[in-house]
Amino acid sequence: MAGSSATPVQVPSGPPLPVVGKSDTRPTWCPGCGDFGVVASIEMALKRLGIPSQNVVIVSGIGCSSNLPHFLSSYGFHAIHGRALPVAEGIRWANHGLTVIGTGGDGDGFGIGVGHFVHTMRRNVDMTYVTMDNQIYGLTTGQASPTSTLGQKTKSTPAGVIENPIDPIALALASGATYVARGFSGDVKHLSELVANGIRHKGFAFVDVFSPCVTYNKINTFDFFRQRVYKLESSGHDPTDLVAAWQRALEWGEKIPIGLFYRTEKPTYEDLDEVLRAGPLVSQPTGIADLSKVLDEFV
Ligand SMILES: Cc1ncc(C[n+]2csc(CCOP(=O)(O)OP(=O)(O)O)c2C)c(N)n1
Ligand code: SF4
Repeated sequence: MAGSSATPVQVPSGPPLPVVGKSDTRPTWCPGCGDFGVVASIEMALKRLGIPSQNVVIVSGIGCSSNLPHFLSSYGFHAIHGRALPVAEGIRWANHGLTVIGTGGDGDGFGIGVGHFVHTMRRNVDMTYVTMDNQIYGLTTGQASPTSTLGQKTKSTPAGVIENPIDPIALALASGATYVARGFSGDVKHLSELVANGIRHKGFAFVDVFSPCVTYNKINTFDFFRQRVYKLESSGHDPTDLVAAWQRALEWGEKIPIGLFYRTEKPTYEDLDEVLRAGPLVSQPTGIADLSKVLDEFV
């Protein structure tokens, strides 16, 4: 999938450094939560790409899913609700030698954070964003989220949801994401391939994951998805065809596609920005002989 223009994964020379693995912190998720499959898939993807822990930063917002950075041995940043992407962008712009991965829930990314979601995609920042889409607010104990189904009864919608759900795949296609995929946490191997190819892709890679909340969403369960998902890769879908990607994005019902919907190549924000084009900011000279004098003016 990732072609010759894929981002070169930066691995320093010298003795091999440890690649990303589990951290000493054990996940606090409910037994059976879909997010276990997602953290396993990110770990598998990073191991497969051989990226050292010190070159990876995983950034999240707030939610059950947003606890993910704690559970891997990379650098992590647990930001505030809906703000994973601006923090991730800032890290990427300060040092675009790093592999930056945003993670979080559907509430975090498509509710309070939806503006950042759209703008990061239209900028084509070279990073990967993995959402654990359980179609509910898990951490706050089961309110409706922007992807909850019409009519779904939740704690906050006892008479059923009356707002149309957001379709993250269609929104990503409309916003200019250059790699748009959907996985299922019940198929970790397939998901880890989507994540690994997203990391290798040069540009903004979005992977929305059906990641069931086994405690608060009794509709969109593992069984619900197992009975419905089919793989785009085995159905003749051409991921370079934007119109075909739109058609697949609109499929929802007895058959729901997972896999790579769309991939294209476009200059990234880092390619186009004059300053970033000269290399990661951390390795550029500041042009200021004594930075402490400047800092003193502000502190
Ligand atoms: C500014 C702000 N508003 C609301 C909240 C409360 N809050 C915490 S997590 C959350 C939603 C969690 O849902 P989601 O992002 O889908 O993640 P999940 O817990 O389902 O993984 C909300 C509304 C907050 N922490 N900060
Ligand atoms: S409440 Fe739901 S999303 Fe949160 S840990 Fe439990 S199963 Fe997972």
